Amino acid sequence: MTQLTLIIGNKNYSSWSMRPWLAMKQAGIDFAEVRIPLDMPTTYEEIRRYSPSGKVPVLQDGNLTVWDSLAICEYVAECFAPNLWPEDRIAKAVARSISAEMHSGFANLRQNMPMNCRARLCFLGINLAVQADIDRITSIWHNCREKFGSGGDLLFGNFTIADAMFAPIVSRFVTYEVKLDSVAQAYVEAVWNLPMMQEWIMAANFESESIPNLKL
Ligand SMILES: N[C@@H](CCC(=O)N[C@@H](CS)C(=O)NCC(=O)O)C(=O)O
Repeated sequence: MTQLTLIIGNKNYSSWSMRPWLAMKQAGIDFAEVRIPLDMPTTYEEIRRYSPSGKVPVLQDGNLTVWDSLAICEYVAECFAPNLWPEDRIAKAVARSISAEMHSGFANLRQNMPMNCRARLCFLGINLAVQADIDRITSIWHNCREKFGSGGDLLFGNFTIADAMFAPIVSRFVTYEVKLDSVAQAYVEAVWNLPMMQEWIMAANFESESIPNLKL
């Protein structure tokens, strides 16, 4: 029986939940999943049963609770899957930097283009501040692909936590049909087509909840 339980929100909307879920699945880590639909009258009470922050995702490992997407990714990498970070010291430092930048930044894009995996909302949400976020993200992707990506199609070649952190951005770029240069577009396609990303999207397609104007 698995010792790990990951508590997540709706797959269609919960961008923070997608990150550790994808990292753990891509690493082949066995875990149970509890899904709590967001924006319902009982959501907060249900999440609080598991999470001291009142937010998902949260990971339970026996008696230990780990909350916050990046902390969960760090924990599972440390305990179960060190190859979720690049091995090389310099690549790892850059992977951690861009993961932290994603975790704490890009508020304009996140506010104006909320994740909605199954929707197609061509160009909705674009403004100058959002475009500035998109430009910074694509410049990160270019830099990583050029300097560290030669071993595969992802930011550091093989899948790492950095790809998990940017996966909800990939989903947003698909939903809002954001026009990208060929390098960024190829990266979007590489992440979108990951088997576990497709598993998440498929599950999002089958969810029944609809939450208009959810900004996460
Ligand atoms: N910094 C947190 C953010 C977590 C977060 O904002 N989660 C949203 C769902 S994606 C949430 O739980 N919202 C609670 C609610 O809407 O009631 C992380 O990285 O895990």
